[in-house]
Parts: sequence; structure tokens; C-alpha cells
Amino acid sequence: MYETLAVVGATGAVGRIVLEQLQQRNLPFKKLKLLASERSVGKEVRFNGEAIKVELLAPGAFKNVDLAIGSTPDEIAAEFVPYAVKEGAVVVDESGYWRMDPKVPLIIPEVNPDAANKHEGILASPNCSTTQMVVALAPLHQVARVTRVVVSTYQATSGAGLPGSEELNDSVRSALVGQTHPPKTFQHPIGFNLIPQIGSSKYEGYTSEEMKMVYETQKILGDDGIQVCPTCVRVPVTNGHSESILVETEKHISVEEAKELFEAFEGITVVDDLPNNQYPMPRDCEGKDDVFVGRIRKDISSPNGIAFWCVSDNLRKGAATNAVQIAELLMKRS
Ligand code: 2RA
Repeated sequence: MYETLAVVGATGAVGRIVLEQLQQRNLPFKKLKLLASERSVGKEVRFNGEAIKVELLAPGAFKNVDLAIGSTPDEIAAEFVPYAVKEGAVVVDESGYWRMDPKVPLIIPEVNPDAANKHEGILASPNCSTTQMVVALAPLHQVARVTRVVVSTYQATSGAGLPGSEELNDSVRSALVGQTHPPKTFQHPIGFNLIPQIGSSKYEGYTSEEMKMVYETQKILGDDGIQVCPTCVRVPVTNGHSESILVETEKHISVEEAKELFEAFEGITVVDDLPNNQYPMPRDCEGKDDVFVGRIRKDISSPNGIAFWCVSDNLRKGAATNAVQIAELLMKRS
């Protein structure tokens, strides 16, 4: 039984949506504890009509906590998760720190729910760009086995948290009056620009964000043979990541079959009517929990390829919603 739930990083951009989702989805816990860094301690957050005071994230904070959802940077997760587990909590962690640990299942509830049965106190939620892509790949993989993916991302500034969104606004305002707002969160001004770098240089000219898409996809789909070639780009969009995906499968699937598979899969909404200018766009997907797929077409350059466009609210399915769904899954199975 998971009676006491803690939300770690409760006042951050994703933590706030975690709380919203917990209320909306009506998870069956009895007590809620909110934990955050010193800066937020003492703040009051309303939850189901009740004011809850934010407490300090520190050793001892997880006494009597059964389940914790963590939305913190990697370095905070590296530190707090071990003591939370030691104090008896099961942790659903949204940071990148634990994802590739072989003892930690990396879960998308619609894709690999059974992997959640085998954990040692920590379960991880994937990176936002990986999550939406893998939700879209899963129905094709189940039927035709995905062998190769070429993906380019168009990632919103909210992926870098509240400072990212503020920097977009400042950068656009400055550019409109012919000035340059000095970038702090991003490597270059983001207003009226694209930045083909998310994260740091990691491997053979690929960035850390790109390599997450490689390793996490293989881990979630349980197939190290899947080849992924990613290019991750930051775009001047406040919220909602978009991806252009080309997928090659072992078995041929037609465009019609691909459409049917997408439509039948839980968590995917198909918006695909090019003659009527209908396809997913970040503006339309903001605030929604599904992964949206459109522009579904055959790859005219190879025999077993399907190309499509995929959009999702990176703060929701890419982060908060997926973590809350993992918590929900654990509660249902306890
Ligand atoms: C980003 N994927 O968009 C990252 C956040 N985890 O910056």
C-alpha cells in the first residue's frame, strides 16, 4: 500500500504539473508531503482545497513516505534518491541520473508496464524527447520490429525549465527592438533562432540529449539492436516538443497499417489530413497528455520505411504525466 506520497521539487515547472495530475487522476493515497530546496521551504501549495507547506528536502524527510515522485535536476536526484530508498520509500525519478542504471527500470506505462514489476526501490521516467518518440514507435515495433530510426527534434524552451521560457521571452523582446539579450540558459540567443545543440558534447559528435534518445529507446523497447540517429534542436517555441521521425522496420508495413496501429494505441492521437492542413502542432498539443502523430507517409527512399511527425507536451507526457502514470501503475499493482 502506498499511503503517503511525497512530491520532490514540488514548486518547479514539472512539479506543479505533477500536483495537478495527482488531483485530476485522483490517485488513492492518503497523505501528501511536499519537498523542495531551501528556497521554497515554508511556501504553501494548495492541493484538493488544503494548504500544504513545503518542507526541506534532506535526509530524514522520507520517514513514513511510501512513494515519492522526484522532479529535480540530476545532481539533486543523485543525492536524495538513495536516502529516500533507505528510509523506505519507492522513488519514481524524472531526472536523467538513474535512467541507465541496470537495476532501475525505465518505464513508459503504455509501452513497458511489466518492467515496473522488477525494481529495487527506484523507477525512472525517460527524457521528454525519448518518451514521445518511443510511445509512437511502440505500436510499430510490436508488429513489425523497428530496426532503425532517424529523428530530428524541435524542442521547446520549457524543456530547460522556467529559465528557458523566460529567456525565450527576453530574447524575442530584445530582438524586436534590434538588441541581443545575452543568453544564460542556452548557448546562443533563442529568439528568432534555432540552436542545434541540447546538452553537452557526448559521443562522436552527438550531444548528451541525442545519446539519451539512443540508449533510452533501446532500454525501453528492450532491444539493443535498434539503431537511432538523432539530431536535437532547440527552437523558439515555449512548450511542446516536435519530432520528425523516419522509422525502418524489419517487416514491411503500409501507411494504412501504420495509421491503424497508431490509432489503436493507448496514448496516441492521430491528426493526419494534409489536404485539409491538419497535423499536430505544439500550440494545439499544449496542456494535453497524449502523443500526437501526423504526416504519416511512406519513406520514398527505402522499402521498409515510414515517416511521420510527432508532437507532445514535454512537461506533461514528457515528464509529469508519465511519472504520475508510473505511480498510478505501482498503486494499482500493490
Ligand atoms: C530539454 N529534454 O528539452 C530536455 C529536458 N529534459 O532540454
